[in-house]
Order: sequence, then structure tokens, then C-alpha cells
Amino acid sequence: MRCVVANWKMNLTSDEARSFCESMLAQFTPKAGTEAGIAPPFTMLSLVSGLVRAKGLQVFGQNGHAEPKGAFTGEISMAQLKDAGCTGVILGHSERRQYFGETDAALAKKIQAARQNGLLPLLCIGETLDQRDAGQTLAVLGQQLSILAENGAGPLWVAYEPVWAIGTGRRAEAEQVREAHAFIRAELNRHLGAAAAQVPILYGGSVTPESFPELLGIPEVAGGLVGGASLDPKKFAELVKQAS
Ligand code: G2H
Repeated sequence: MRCVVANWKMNLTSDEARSFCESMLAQFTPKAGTEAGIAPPFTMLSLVSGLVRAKGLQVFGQNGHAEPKGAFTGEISMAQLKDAGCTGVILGHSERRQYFGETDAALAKKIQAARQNGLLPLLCIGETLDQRDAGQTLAVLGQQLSILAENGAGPLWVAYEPVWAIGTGRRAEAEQVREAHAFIRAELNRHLGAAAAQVPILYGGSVTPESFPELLGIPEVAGGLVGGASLDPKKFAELVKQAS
């Protein structure tokens, strides 16, 4: 299975989201074996899910809270994401970890809450440049994946996103991606056993239609989590076509 997910981050308005979806859907028909998804800001979840779910695309929240309800101003529950038409939720994006103090312990609870509400967790992991330069890349990835040991098997996608490659135009080298993905696969096998075979590993960080074909040729790269390039319907449609 190949997967391409557009992470719109804090971009676009409703009108722009509508024209994106209409333009993008006019450019490709999702094929069996390829999963395409969009992660819009919360305010556009219902709109986007109404436009793309019937065409077979997934819709992801960009974050969700582990608690089912309560006094958590500014947060959104997994049940509310589901209610707005989501099929999944991005968890642990480096921007959440870096700017909003998201911890591995919180993420373990969020994965559980997502699954309890029928949402597919898309867990993001990745090292900073300092960690890479200090030779800590695999140790960091191992630590971030260790929460899976307590969560058990269940629906899951993982995205490897080296923090230094996000939004910088500086994509990781093929060998760096190969090494990280092989390590992630081994860790998934260790934590999840046979169920690990069902978990695709996406690459994220400055993915473009120019770089995606090479990335897709790397063992264990099942697709991409795409930020900047996913704001252009033509580029996103091209990425989905490349994955098909
Ligand atoms: C990494 C990625 C999407 P970009 O954050 O998750 O963004 O493609 O802009 O580097």
C-alpha cells in the first residue's frame, strides 16, 4: 500500500479549501492500493470531508486531545474529530512537539484515544539537526517509538520526518532515509510482532513531485506526508499519481 497525506498546517480558508478539493479531484481518480488523505485545519474538517470522503480520500485531524471531554480550552477531542468526518489524526508532528510541548507520554494516551474512537493514528517521529549531528538519530527514533510497546497492536501509520528537513527545502539524502526507515521497521517488528507488517512508514520533509519518485524507490518508504507542496492541488494530484 502507498500513502500520500497533505498536511495543510495552519493554511487556507474555506473558499480556498473548496477550490483546492475541486481542482485536485478533477486531476486524478484514487486507485486501489493508494491511500490519499488531507489534514486540514479544524475549521475546515467538515467541509473537506464532505468533498473528498465520497471519492475515497481520508481526512485527518492535525492533532487531538486524549481526554474524551472537559475543560480543555482550545483543544478538540478524538470523538469531535470523528464527528467532523475524520478517518484519522496526525499525532506528534515535530511542530506540536517543539511549539506545544507534546511529550511521548501524552502521545501514548492520544494513540489509544484515537483508536478507541475509530481514528487511524498517524504518528510522526524524527530527529533535530543537533541530535543528528551528535549521532543520536536512531536513539531518538527508538525513544519516540517506544510508546508503541505499551499501546499494543492496532491501526497505525508512522511518518519519519527529520526536523531539519521540514519546510526547509532541504530533503534528507536517500541513504539517510533508507537507514532511518529500516531502523523504524525493525523497531515496529520488535514492538508489534506480526502486526507491524500492516504499518506503512511515510517520509516527510520538503517532499515535492521532483523528489518523490526517488523517495518511493527507497525500501520501506510507503509514501509521503507533505506540507508545502500539498497546498497546490496540481502538485498534490501529481504526488498521488506518482504513488499509484
Ligand atoms: C513536514 C512536512 C509535512 P514540508 O512537516 O508534515 O512539511 O513538506 O513543508 O516540509
